[in-house]
Amino acid sequence: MDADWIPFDPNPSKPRFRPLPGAVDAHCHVFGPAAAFPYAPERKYTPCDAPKEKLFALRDFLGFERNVVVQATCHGNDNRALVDALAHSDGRARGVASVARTVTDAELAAMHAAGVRGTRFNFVRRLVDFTPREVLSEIAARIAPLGWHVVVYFEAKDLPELEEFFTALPTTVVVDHMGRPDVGKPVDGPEFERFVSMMREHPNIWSKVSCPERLSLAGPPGYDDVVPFAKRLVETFPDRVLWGTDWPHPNMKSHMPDDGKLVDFVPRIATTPELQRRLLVDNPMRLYWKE
Ligand code: 0GY
Repeated sequence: MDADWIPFDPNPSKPRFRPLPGAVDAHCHVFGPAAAFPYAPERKYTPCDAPKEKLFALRDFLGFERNVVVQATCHGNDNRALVDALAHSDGRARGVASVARTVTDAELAAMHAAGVRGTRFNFVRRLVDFTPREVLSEIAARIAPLGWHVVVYFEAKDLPELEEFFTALPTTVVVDHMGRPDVGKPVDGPEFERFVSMMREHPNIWSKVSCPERLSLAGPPGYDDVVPFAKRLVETFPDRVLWGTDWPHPNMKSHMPDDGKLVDFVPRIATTPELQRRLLVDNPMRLYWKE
């Protein structure tokens, strides 16, 4: 597959909002470089190289102290780029890996030692081929004893079909990007209400209030139409929300966001210092750095 990426913004603006000391960017990726860490043959897109050095420089520039690096589908179940980034982070990065049912206990233990604390199940059809639920359940049962959680990525229209599976998982479950709501629909309409109800009824379910740039119909710079959705989750579930840049923004076709402007989204959805502290520090520390 040919490279189909547009590159991340090499010169983001300095955010006006200053993240608190200890703030965690809890959703970002490293890609390649392909010469050292080739992309997966089964990938659905080819990203730009986004090596760990660039991620760590961005972390410092934006005013964060830590990263949670999430395995993206373009690297498949080959977590070497992720583990290499963790190994070079001076303990300031933790990871979410993607594993197959054939993963060995020794491989899981090595990933844990490197700083992996979760595994990701991706249900977005444009990104992955279908994996049977029983395979995912088997993987969840393998990682649960390590204290890991499951990160799930899906689109809002698929929640009715997936909800039973999510709520039966034996771990904490972290939903990427609020379950990709259609922000053209009302924030108190049936679709988002279903997501909120799922979180209300299942205290083990968390959400990332990330990716306004992917969800917005209004577009940059403010991504105003995403604010009510993220703000509702932050205020309803202040102890179960996470935030991340999603750098380097794979598959963004409409525009490439300015990471500084994305950081300025935070005080609009977490409007008090207390909510900001939980979102950026307390919650990610509890989930990723408890030991
Ligand atoms: C994201 C979003 C996307 C890609 C992936 O694993 C991935 O390839 O998650 C997307 O295309 O929406 O969180 O990076």
